Amino acid sequence: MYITGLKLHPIAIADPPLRSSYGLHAPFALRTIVELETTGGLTGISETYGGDGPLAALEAAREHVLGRDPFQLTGLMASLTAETDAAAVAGGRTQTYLVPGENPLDRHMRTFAALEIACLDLIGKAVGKPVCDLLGGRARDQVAFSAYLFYKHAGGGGVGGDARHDEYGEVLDPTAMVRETRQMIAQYGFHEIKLKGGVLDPATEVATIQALRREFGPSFPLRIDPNCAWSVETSVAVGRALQEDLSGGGYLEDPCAALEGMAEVRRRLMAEGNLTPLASNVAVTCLADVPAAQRLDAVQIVLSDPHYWGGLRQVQTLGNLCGVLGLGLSMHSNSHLGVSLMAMTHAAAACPHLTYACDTHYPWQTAQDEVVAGGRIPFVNGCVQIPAKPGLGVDLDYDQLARGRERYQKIPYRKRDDEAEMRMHVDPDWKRILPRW
Ligand code: GKR
Ligand code: MG
Repeated sequence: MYITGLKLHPIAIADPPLRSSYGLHAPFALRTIVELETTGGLTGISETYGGDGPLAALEAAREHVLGRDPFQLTGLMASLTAETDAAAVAGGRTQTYLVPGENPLDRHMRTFAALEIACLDLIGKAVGKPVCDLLGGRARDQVAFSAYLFYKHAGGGGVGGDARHDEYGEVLDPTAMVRETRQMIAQYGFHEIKLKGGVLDPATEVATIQALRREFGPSFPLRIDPNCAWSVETSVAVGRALQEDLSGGGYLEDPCAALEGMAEVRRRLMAEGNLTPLASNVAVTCLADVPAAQRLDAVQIVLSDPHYWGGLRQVQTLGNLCGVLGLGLSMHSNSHLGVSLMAMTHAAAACPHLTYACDTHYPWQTAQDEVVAGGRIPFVNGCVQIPAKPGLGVDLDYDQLARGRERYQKIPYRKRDDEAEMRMHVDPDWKRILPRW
């Protein structure tokens, strides 16, 4: 079996006005659907970041992909990662100031991941096995995800005829956030809760977590992630205020910038007998970051993500490394559809050392935008089941894909820019300032 075709489908999917320390989500998120065609007539699929940059990187990989045996992933990774990005290395191993999916250091890994996942889908279809069973077998048949909560403005995403129903309304205070959480848990059955912070002043975000704890009790572990919006001082103060509320399986994710800052927060909390673990998907984004994170005790939980760690096998490697080093493992997400959700589910299923429910933005997208044949992937009790089908277990709905492409053609932007959205819709002078508090 050889790869004969690489098709790239840039699509736009409606996205509600969600807030984070990066700014405001635009009415549409950009994604790319990848298809690999083969001599045997099989097609493998994947989903990755969207817009001009990721598309150009995948286009540049075409010469390494066509004519390749999809089983030869080691060679594909070697050929894509051969060229080292000296400028990126010199810039330091952190994406603190970049929106997710833009770290130049992970560029080749992101491109490889999109191709690896499509190759694994192909291999699974060729041998009649689900992807997680190609990776040595599954540690679980279903994968638990967490309720990923955002402060948001009113609106369901999209514009004009493509405006989506606003399921959650405006959520800019603790009471509204409790309502959002209740609604999301009632619909999906999640058992762990993640709050995207770094949006309102820390006292209001502390009050939000406390309100969630009162509402859901200690059997629903809570995490808060301000994406580096706080200083070391503020991170320590929040860690102190939330010690009890984050206990029992919760964590503090990227409270401040850089490993050194996180290490300082950890030292100061530990000195007070506060064991709240720190998690990261900003200060730790590749295997090379892990030793320092552990040595400095800056990060106790690493967030994996097949999209930028380099695919499913790299996530498995990361999981094993975290197991050996005594670190926890969770999973990060960005706005995505069902193909990505299935890749994340297979990756998580194949990681024995997965210690937390995974993040997913899936509840923020709608059936109108789903490109998976048969529609939205179901969640049962907060979990996604590994389908009894080969490969990723999902196929494309080509009419839906065409609609996604049309939306992409209609919109003017080709890159995520949450700061620009903030300036356009909330505050004309807004800038991402780190630390803001
Ligand atoms: O969707 O705005 C967002 C999030 O802030 C996302 O971009 C982050 O990458 O989910 C993310 C995180 O955990 O840092
Ligand atoms: Mg995060």
